Amino acid sequence: TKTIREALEEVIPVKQAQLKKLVEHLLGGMRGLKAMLWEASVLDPIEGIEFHNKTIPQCQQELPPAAGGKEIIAESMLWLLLTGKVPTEAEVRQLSRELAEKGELPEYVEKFIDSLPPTLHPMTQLGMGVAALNHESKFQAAYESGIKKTEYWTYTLEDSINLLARLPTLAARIYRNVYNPGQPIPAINKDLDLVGNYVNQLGFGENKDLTEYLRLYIAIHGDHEGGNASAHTAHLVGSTLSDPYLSYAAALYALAGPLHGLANQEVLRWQLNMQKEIGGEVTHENIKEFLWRTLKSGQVVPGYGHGVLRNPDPRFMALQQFCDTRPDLLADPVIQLVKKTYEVAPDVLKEHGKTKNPYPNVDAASGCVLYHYGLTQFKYYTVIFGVSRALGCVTQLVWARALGLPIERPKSLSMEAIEKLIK
Ligand code: CMX
Repeated sequence: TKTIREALEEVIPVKQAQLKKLVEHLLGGMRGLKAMLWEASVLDPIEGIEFHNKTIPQCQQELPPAAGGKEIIAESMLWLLLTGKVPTEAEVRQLSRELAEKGELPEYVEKFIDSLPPTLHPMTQLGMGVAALNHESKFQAAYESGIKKTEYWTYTLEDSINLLARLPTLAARIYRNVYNPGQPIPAINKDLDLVGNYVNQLGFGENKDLTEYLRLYIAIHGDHEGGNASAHTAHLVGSTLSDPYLSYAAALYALAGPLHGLANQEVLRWQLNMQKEIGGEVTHENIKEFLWRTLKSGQVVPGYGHGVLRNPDPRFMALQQFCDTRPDLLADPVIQLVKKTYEVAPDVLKEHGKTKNPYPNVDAASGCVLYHYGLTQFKYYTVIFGVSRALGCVTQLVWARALGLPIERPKSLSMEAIEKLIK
C-alpha cells in the first residue's frame, strides 16, 4: 500500500511534463491579460506609474505638502486617487484633521495586538490587526440591516477613511511592541498630517528629514494600478462584498511575499551581506562578482525586475533624488552601495539573460534611507509599504462599489481542457 506522499510523488512528474507542453500565456501568471478596471493609476512599462495621468514629478509639483514640508503627503495623494482632482491646501488640511480625529484604535484591538508574541513577523501582526478592525465595519452593519446597492459606496468610504486613519496607529503600536516595548506612545496630534503622526508614534518625530522621506515614500507607494498582487487581492476579496478591513487584510498578506512587498526587507539584508563580503574596497568589479554569486546560487537579485516595468522605476528615481539633495545621505556607505549596485546590476542581469526588466524597482532604494535614519529593523519595512498601499486599494474598493462592479469569477481550465482548446 502506498502512502499519500508516495502516491503524490508518482502524480507530480506526470503533471509537470504535461504542464511543460501547455501554452505560455495561460501559465505565465496572467501577465499582460487585460481583465480589470482600475481608475486611479495606470502603469506604463516605460514611463512608469501615473496617478490620474500625473507622473511622480508632476505630483511633487502640484499636490499640497504638509505645513512646513515639501514632499507629497498621503492625504493629497488619497484625494487625487479618489477624485481625480488636485486638492486645495484647505481640503488637505481638513482631511488630515478628519483622519487624526479618527485615528485612535479601539481598546480591544490594542489589547489583541499587545498580546501577540514580539517574534511574530510585524506584517503578520498588521494583517491580524486590520482584520480585527472589521468588528467596527459600518459597511457590514449596514449590509446586515439591508441597504440598497446604490448606497454601498458611502459605507465603503466610511470604513476606508476609518481604516486609513487607524492603520498608522496600528503599525506604530506593532513597532513599539516589537522593538521598543514599554515606551509610552504619543497621542495623535490633531494639527498634524497622517504620516507626521505616524513618525511621531514610531518614536522618530524629532527627525524632520525622516518625516519628509516617509511622506514621499508613503505617497508614491500608494497605488501601482490594479494587477499587482496586493491591489488585485483587495479588489478580488472586496468583490465578494467583504468590507474594506477584511479586503485590505487579505491584500497585506499578498504584500508580505518576498517577490512583492517583502523585497524591500530582502534588499537591505542582501546589500548588507554584500557590504560585509566586499569589506572596505567597494568597486564595480566586487559588486559584479557578488551579483553573479547571488544569481549562480539560484536566487533573484532583490529590488530588480518587474512584472510590467521595462525601465528604471520612477519611484526608485524619486527616492534616489531625495538622497541626492542631502549630503548626510550621500555620505552613507550603504546608500553609496545601493547607487553603485545600480551602476552595474542592469548589465549583469542583461548578461544573465532571464529577467525581462534588468532595472531597479522601488524596493531597491526604499530601505537604505530608513536604515540611515535609525529605523534599522528591516523586518518592519514591509509594514510601511502596507500603510501606504491602502491608499490605492481603498480607492478602488469605493469605486468598485460606486460602479456596481460584480463579484470576480474568472474561468479556470484543467490541463485536459486546455489541451483540447489548443489542439
Ligand atoms: N534576479 C534574477 N532573476 C530574475 C529577476 C531578478 N531580479 N527578476 C526576474 N528574474 C527571472 C525570473 O525568476 C524568471 O526566471 P524563471 O524563468 O527561471 O522562472 C525570469 O527572470 C523571467 O521573469 P520576468 O518575466 O522578468 O519577471 P516576472 O514578471 O515573472 O517577476 C518579479 C517579476 C518582480 C517577481 C521578479 O522580477 C523578481 O523576482 N524580482 C526580485 C524581487 C523583487 O524585487 N520584487 C519586488 C517587485 C516590486 C514590488 O512588488 O514591490
